[in-house]
Order: sequence, then structure tokens, then C-alpha cells
Amino acid sequence: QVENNEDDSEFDFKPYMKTKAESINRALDKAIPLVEPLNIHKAMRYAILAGGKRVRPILCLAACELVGGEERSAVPAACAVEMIHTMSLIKDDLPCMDNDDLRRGKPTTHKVFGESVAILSGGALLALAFEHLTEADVSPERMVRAVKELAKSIGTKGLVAGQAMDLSSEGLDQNDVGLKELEFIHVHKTGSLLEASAVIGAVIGGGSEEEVEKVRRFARCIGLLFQVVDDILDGTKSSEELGKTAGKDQVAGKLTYPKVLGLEESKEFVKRLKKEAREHLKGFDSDKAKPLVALADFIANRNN
Ligand code: GRG
Repeated sequence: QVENNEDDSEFDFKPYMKTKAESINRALDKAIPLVEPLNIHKAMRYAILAGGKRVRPILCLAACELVGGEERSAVPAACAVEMIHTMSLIKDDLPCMDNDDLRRGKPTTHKVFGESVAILSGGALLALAFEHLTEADVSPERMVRAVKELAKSIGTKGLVAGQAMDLSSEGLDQNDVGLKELEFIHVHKTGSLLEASAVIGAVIGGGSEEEVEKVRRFARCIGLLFQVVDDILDGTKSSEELGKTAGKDQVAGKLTYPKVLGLEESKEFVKRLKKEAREHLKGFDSDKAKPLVALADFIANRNN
């Protein structure tokens, strides 16, 4: 059983993460061949093979294995969630959204390929994600659940809702945007796809209803954890670093957890979320839960 002890993780996460990321990268490379229309596929590959931590696909694979499934059955789903994530980054970076020049340390997709190709490649990644997901070898019933979960995480119950609220709160006085709005934005922009990634992994892995819901609650903590840490990191970046990487988000001084709660309270919040995340894994085989415990630690302690 998973203990709630901070120091019990003798699991070496770095090589685990490297191996999983390599297996996802190989699968993504195969899933998006350089065929006609060439410029669209080039842009899709440019955006998705540009690096990235692969947190969502790793979460998907680890959740599948947590409930006793085999990694290979969740690889198409893991690729699908990374395709959706990349699509959202391409769109988020567009001049009509965040207007970012850099992503994953490289010029953004629209900077390299132009806006129209960037928009089309984002749409193509969205469509391919669902096409590719259906290649997973699972029962039709589980596949329908996975498809529904993924779709829900993208539209007006997920990414789009978060982005819409984020855009409409832009330029507002900070006193008018409170913790509730901040949480809504994060739960939808960041949390929804992380949650879907884990839940889809558990569904494909053959998890019971109860197991899938535990995984969902774990992933919700991870989603919030991810964002609070992001805000702490943003707040501690030097102005030189910000100039190199920031879109108008940071420049406009958007609302963050440290601004609302203070830095110390935000760090306490990180600790509480990490603890709560681990509690949701109680009852699972402790060896199989180790990668997820370590993933929560990685998200809490990351520096980029
Ligand atoms: C157009 C249907 C449709 C959906 C997109 C633009 C948009 C709607 C939503 C924006 C979503 C967004 C960009 C959220 C930010 C998520 C986030 C925390 C990104 C950074 O994730 P990391 O750190 O990045 O995992 P890497 O590069 O490591 O993958």
C-alpha cells in the first residue's frame, strides 16, 4: 500500500521518464509521417517533435499500468493526448491569442510556417488525435468512454472554457479577478487535459469504476499542483528570462497564486496538493503506484 510518507520513494523517476518519453516520441514520429500535404505535416511534426516534457502521455501510460494494463495498449491514447496538447499550444501562441514568438525554446509554429498553416496543422492534430486513439486495442465500450473523455476535455467543458475565461479576464483590474476565476481558468486550461490523460489511461488499462474515479481525483490534484508550481516559477524568473520566453501573459502581470495567496502560502498549497494526490493512490499496488507518486513529485519540484 502507498504510505503517506514524504521520503519513501526509492523509485528512480529520471530513467523511467526518459524511457517513456522515448517510446512516445517514436510512436509520434510514426503516427505523423511526412506525406502530402507536406507543409501541414511538416508543421505538425515541427510542433509536436519540438521537445516538451511529455507529462500528459506519461501520465496516461502510468495510469494504464497502475490498474494492471499493458503500456502498449495505451500508447495510441498517450500520443492522442500529446497531439491535443500540442494543438492547444499552437493555438495559444497565435497572434490573436497570446502572440508568442517562442515555444519549447524554438520559434512558434506560426512564426515558422505562417498563421494559416499553423491553424490548419492545429486542426489536423485535433482530428488525428481521435483517429489515432481509435487504434488502441480495447473493447468498443471502453473506446467510447475514452473518446468521450478526450472530447469533453477540449471543448467548452475543458480547454476552450479555460482559454475563453482567460481571454475575457485579460486587462481586468486584479481586484476583479479572484481566486475563484483563477481556479476556473487553471482547472480548465491545465487540469482538464491532465485529468483526461490519466482517466483514459485507466479506462484503457481495464480499471474498475472505483479505480478510474480514484485516478481522476489524483489527476485533479496533479492539475492544480502543476499550475501553482507554474505560477511560482513564473514569479521567480528573472526579467531577462521573461524577456526571452514570455508571451503577454507574464508581461501584462496576469493573476497568479503567489499574487493571490503570497509565495509562502502557495508553497504550502503545493505540499498539501502533493499529499492529497498520494492519498488518492492508497489501495493500489504500491509498486505500480510509484511512477505516479514520483510524477507528482516531479511536477512539484520541476524548474521549467
Ligand atoms: C481550439 C479546440 C481548441 C482548443 C484550444 C488555445 C486553447 C483552446 C487552450 C489553451 C490551452 C493552454 C495553452 C493551456 C496551457 C497548458 C500548459 C500548462 C502548458 C505547458 O505545459 P507543459 O509544461 O509544456 O507540459 P511542455 O512543452 O513540456 O509540453
